[in-house]
Amino acid sequence: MPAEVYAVEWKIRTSPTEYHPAKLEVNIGDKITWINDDMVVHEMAFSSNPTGSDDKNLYLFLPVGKTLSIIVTRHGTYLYKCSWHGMFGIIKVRPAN
Ligand SMILES: [Cu+2]
Repeated sequence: MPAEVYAVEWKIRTSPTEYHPAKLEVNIGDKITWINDDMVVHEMAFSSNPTGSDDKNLYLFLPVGKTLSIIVTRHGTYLYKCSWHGMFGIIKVRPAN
């Protein structure tokens, strides 16, 4: 009987200069939610795309007081940044097994 796997929601909060946590290792199907509870807008500008959408690069804009979520569907290592504030994040998506 196969082990049952449940998707997890991971939360990343922004500070004015950092993502917390900046590094996550997750599984395919997990949800990642960014929460902006600081004083400035942020972006998550990816150099690739861990979701099922067709965009070559995933781009997310996060206003003050808002949250944004994605579901990761592709194995790989994904770097993103907020170029306005010199912030960097990394999401590693483990391969399905
Ligand atoms: Cu920012």
